[in-house]
Amino acid sequence: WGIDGHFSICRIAQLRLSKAAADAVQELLPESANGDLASVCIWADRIKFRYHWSSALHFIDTPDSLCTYQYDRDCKDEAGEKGRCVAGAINNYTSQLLSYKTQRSHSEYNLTEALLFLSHFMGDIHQPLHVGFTGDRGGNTIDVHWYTRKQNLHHVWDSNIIETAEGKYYDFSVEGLVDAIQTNITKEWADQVEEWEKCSSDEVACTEIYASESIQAACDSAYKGISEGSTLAEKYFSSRVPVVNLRLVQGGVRLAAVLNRIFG
Ligand code: DCM
Ligand code: DCM
Ligand code: DCM
Ligand code: ZN
Ligand code: ZN
Repeated sequence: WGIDGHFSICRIAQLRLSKAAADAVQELLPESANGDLASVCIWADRIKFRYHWSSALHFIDTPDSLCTYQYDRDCKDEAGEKGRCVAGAINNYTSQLLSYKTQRSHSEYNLTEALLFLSHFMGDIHQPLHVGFTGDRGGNTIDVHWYTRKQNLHHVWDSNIIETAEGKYYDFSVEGLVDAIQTNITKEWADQVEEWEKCSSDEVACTEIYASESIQAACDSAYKGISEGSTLAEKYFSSRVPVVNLRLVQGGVRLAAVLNRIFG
């Protein structure tokens, strides 16, 4: 996701934290965040160039046209190093943060960075094209037009659909989008929230579920009907914006659930 996607997910999440998780987040956030998780959720993208090792941790490449995800098969970087993908990163930073309960500021890890990475990667794993095909780099090599503008398909899903929705419905405001999603959590999504929060077993984060849903949505929605040079406009926008909203709300609800399990 771009800035507004990550901002929305973290704003939704912070409002759902238990007392214990809210206190821990408050203590771990950098001064510059002023207590606001959403303001620093884009941090992991900004430091990709300084922490070069981290750039492979934002996504998973899955086999072309297969539309499935398997950790053992797919979670590796381009050099084939196992665990170096967004699912592996979520597991890693989750386990680092579990040391907070016993170690607090004496942990061997930088738990501020762990919190910022986890909050960002819980967002990215919900972006369908961050679990896209290998051959097109999650849609990055698919050139399209977004209305009249040249874009690539990945960027359309990171940013353009969200920004177009903000312009059309919320007076160009990300806060407006977040408020609408919040309202819908108590309405059209009310009976699904509990299911989203659940993990299959005794896991803290269920990356298998999040990533499998993403590649399924990539195939059923993002890639569907697309070819090189396609023009995407009103019809694509209006049919895909519900999918984007769903992935944003699931990302936010699940980030909160994971933080609540870590610090609870
Ligand atoms: N930050 C921090 N401690 C860390 C990582 C980040 O205080 N371990 C803060 C400093 C900045 C913001 O996050 O306000 C972005 O960091 P950077 O300057 O590295 O982009
Ligand atoms: N920040 C952000 N989006 C912006 C501007 C800032 O998420 N458009 C966040 C990221 C930084 C924090 O605010 O970690 C403060 O950044 P810094 O202290 O590096 O200026
Ligand atoms: N990305 C992805 N899958 C890849 C490569 C990149 O999902 N195989 C993501 C990471 C960034 C965006 O696409 O969000 C652009 O990546 P880059 O800046 O590496 O081109
Ligand atoms: Zn992206
Ligand atoms: Zn990212």
